Amino acid sequence: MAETQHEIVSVLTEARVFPPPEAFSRRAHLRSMEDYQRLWDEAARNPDKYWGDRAREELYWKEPFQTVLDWKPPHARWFVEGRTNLAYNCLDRHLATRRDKPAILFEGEPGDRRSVTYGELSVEVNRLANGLKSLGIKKGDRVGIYLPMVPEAVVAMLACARIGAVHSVVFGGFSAEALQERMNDAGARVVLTADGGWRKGAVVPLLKNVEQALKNMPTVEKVVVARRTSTDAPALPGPRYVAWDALVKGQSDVCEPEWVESEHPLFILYTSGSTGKPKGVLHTTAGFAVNASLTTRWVFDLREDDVYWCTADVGWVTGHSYVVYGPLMNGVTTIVYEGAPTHPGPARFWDIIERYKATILYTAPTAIRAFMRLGDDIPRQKDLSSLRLLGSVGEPINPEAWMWYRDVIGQGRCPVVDTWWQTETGSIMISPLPGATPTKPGSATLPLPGIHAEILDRQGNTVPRGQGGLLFITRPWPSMLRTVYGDPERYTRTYFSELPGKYFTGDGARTDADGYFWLMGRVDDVVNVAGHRLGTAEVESALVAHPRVSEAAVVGRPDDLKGTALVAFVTLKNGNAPSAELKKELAQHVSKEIGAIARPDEIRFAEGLPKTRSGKIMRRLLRDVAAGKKSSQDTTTLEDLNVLAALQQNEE
Ligand code: 6R9
Repeated sequence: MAETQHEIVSVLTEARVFPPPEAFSRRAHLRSMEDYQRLWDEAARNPDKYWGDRAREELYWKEPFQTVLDWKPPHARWFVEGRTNLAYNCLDRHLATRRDKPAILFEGEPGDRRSVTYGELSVEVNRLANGLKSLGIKKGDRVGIYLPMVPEAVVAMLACARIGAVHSVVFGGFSAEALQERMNDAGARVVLTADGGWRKGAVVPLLKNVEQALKNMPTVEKVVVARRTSTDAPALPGPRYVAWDALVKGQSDVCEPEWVESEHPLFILYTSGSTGKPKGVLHTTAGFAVNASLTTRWVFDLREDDVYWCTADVGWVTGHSYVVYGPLMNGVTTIVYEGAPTHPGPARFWDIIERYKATILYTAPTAIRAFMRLGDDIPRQKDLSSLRLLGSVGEPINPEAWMWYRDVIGQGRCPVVDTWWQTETGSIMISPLPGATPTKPGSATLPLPGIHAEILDRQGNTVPRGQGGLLFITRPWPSMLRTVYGDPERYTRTYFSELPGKYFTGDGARTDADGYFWLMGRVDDVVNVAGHRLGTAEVESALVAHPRVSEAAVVGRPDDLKGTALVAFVTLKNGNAPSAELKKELAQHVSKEIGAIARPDEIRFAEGLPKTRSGKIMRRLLRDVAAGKKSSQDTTTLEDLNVLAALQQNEE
């Protein structure tokens, strides 16, 4: 079930416990396990009251809600009858007291810097919102966002929210094909992009990709192009393009917020599942906002003077909840950094922390492991004394990396919060509360108040503590996904058919004697490569789309740095011979179809793939082959044992 055998052994024997530092607890929002338990019990006893109170505290409501939850499994509606607007909650609400406070401290990869105050951000958002309206965008229309990590990405999301348009952000590292597929599925009317973005000293050709994708994006009427990498105004490739600057020029600073109903869609974010086609996870307005706002404050223990840095790209859900909506709803200052973590040198992250006196750092285990490999000296030469809290997200963090993060980056002073959640959950579900929860390296600890996480078997029985099982969320929560866009049946099938009425996460986990959760990785065909979620089936579809490929099976192999590396087993069509060039060509082909993040780390040519008699590829067996393990799998259903023997010999 879990990917890395040695990690499982190490977490099973992990006995270290770190109580919250006293000085931290004294000033925290939640200060003790009694605080936590009291809230948890309250929420369990009377969820309507608990969530109703939270919703009134977290948001400005134009019109109050009457019904906290309408739950007709698997469909939930939260805070029904209420009306609000998230741009208003992120901006206008703060203007009386925080107009001149930096909302965004931006640093571009080449080193350019920009501070954007709440007042300035509000003006930019309103102008773009009016600009979008001038293009005919109205409430409910879908707008694609394909931008680098620059302030414009935040402006774009909030401008959509302001007018009730539904944003769909596509990660700038995705290819033209991936963009096209997502925009067509969403039916986007406008795409907001830039001429390019900086990554590892080179330009990511965003506009070129859009140009290519636009040949087959019939619903897209206009492309708005921001300037980022060109020195002059970017050359517009045709009449469907409009310059961002020209669009906002002369627009009014005032744009009345569209007061949308609680369940109005806020965004669609595509994520990988176990089939070839990515799922458009749909989140709605109020429920998402309540959880994003609350968890940002509690889990990161936000204070007015914090300089908060979540390193995620807005192309992922972490960027949505913890770069944009959560921090801005809380009126905090957040760092936005455009580029690669080690460009131009290995100390870039630590330079940024030193320069802006960041107090909170939230990043991914894959980055932590990469820094760990570069050695302790690099961060030790920088002043990291401003840090007071460290967070981790995206994949299981092995205890070794957790300890390094705590000792070297946090200098033993900062609590570490390992936060478990998903695109579908919208916000953090299982995590320490840093002033209250004693932490254990490698454990996400306990579900937040109001979250009912349980480890069950496929029949719905509770799995005893200490044993691995499937992680379910057994009661609805405000920021849960509402559907898979355009495919409601897939929503029910993927998340609520394992056990009716209970949300299936796709993750395996176990609890220990204290009830702490230890996540063990995906149990489906989703893999986590360097913290990026990928469906092996997506990579397979890309491979078989190549004219020389007959069949492909892609599996994960444990990797010290990336967590999981991708290994592709490929059979070729008759008349094609395996070669090193072809391997390169196939890897290149996957980059083009999906993006560089999906590029296989290893491609192995095979005469045949191991299959069951019913014709199913035996992926578990391939996982063992990829990891160089003698298979413990039952091979009695294997069609042709010679195929397996050949694969094992074929290891280079
Ligand atoms: C937020 C995000 C979700 C999958 C999830 C799980 C893995 C995320 C984790 C973690 C162990 C953590 N995951 N956080 N595993 N410990 N703290 O990453 O969303 O991209 O949808 O990925 O990531 O496997 O199911 P998303």
